[in-house]
Amino acid sequence: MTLRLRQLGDPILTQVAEPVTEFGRPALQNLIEEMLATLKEAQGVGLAAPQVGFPLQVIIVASRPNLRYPDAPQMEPLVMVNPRPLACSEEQVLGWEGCLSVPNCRGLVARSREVEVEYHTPEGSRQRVVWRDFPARIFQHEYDHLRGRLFLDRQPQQLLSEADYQAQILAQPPA
Ligand code: K3U
Ligand code: ZN
Repeated sequence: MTLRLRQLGDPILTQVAEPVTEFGRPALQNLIEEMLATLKEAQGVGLAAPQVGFPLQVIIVASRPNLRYPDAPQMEPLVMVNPRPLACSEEQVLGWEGCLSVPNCRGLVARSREVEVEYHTPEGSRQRVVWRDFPARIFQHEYDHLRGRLFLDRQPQQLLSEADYQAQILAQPPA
């Protein structure tokens, strides 16, 4: 089953999400399966539980190569429960972002180039990962959702409609 994507203006998108306290429970597994189905149907590269109506610290990062980021790694969707950034590089890079909760809008946003993150698996084991570039960008975008923030709050250097993004940005090869 897929879940309804909450859109800009829904108060859940401005709430701070609560940590998961019980791992390996059917309710958590069910939510994760429905988030994975929703992400697949929407053809996104990330999703956060508040976007589908659950103010819980659960995100999915699912990088894949695409027109804007052709060198992005192809990943199996990674489910991260209670993620916590341990380090964010001082080096920042500009990149284009979209959001399934902000239709018809793309923004050019500055983010740390590299992040180190601690998280739990749905079964509760603690893990660490270091990402650069596109997966790091997706992580920061999704983590913002857990803090009640959207990419629009990150003072994008440029904002475009989807049509203008496709005509002006995707039509050009990435620098
Ligand atoms: O921008 C999108 C995209 C899709 C496929 C390849 C490349 C980009 C779709 S929007 C998206 O996937 C968001 C998902 C959301 F809603 F959870 F935030 C994630 C994202 C996209 C681009 C940069 C950072 C995060
Ligand atoms: Zn988003």
